[in-house]
Amino acid sequence: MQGLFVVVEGPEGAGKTTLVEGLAGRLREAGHRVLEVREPGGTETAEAARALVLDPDKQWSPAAELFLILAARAELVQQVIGPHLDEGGWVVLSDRFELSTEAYQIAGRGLPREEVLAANRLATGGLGPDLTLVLDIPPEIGRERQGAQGKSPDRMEQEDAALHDRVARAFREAGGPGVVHLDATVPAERLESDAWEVLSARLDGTQ
Ligand code: Z5A
Repeated sequence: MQGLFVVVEGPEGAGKTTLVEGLAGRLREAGHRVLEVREPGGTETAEAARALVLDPDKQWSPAAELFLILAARAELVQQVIGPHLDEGGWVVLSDRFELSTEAYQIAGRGLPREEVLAANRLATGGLGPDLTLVLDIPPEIGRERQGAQGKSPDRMEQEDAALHDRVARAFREAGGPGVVHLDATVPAERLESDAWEVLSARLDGTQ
């Protein structure tokens, strides 16, 4: 089997991390080799960029924020995702990827679309997901779930509700090849089985 690159996307608190863990477990049980990564992050330098970009005590212009995120992505793709996919036989599961840049930096921050997409292509070398699972959830429910965790909000989470509404709308309206929307208001077990149905069909198609 060729490597398969699967991304889980959606607003904060949608259940991405929970779903990535659940899908990784099911894939391993089914005998697949699985790599789980998160964005921004996944290498020493990308995690350093993540810490800078999410630090609530730092201020970044929208362009600087974009370049930190793309620096992290370039490292993750070149050092980790690309080599695993090239080897074949791996399913790479990523908690966020380039659709988050469209949602937060283009829709949320208002950076110019074509320039951002071109910079993203430079960071990824053109590598994109085979399948993107977008978790659909009203932003207020996601925020409630996060609030219930009792974690202190990071720099992005502290942004105003208007930005988060633009972000949520961009996720809701995302489409194109390989993009599948899932209702994330359902219980986690149900979401996992809905996602597994989509993913296992995709795997059957590639085997
Ligand atoms: N960012 C960006 O700006 N541009 C980019 O290109 C990229 C990222 C790649 C990364 O944060 C930040 O980086 C993000 C955008 C920016 N910031 N914001 N805002 P992150 O990905 O680390 O954090 P997050 O998106 O805010 O995720 P999160 O809080 O970890 O949420 P989640 O992963 O979607 O949800 P979860 O952790 O799986 O679940 C949250 C809680 O809900 C938890 O208590 C679960 O037990 C519960 N849960 C999960 N699923 C369910 C269901 N189905 N029902 C009920 N409760 C559930």
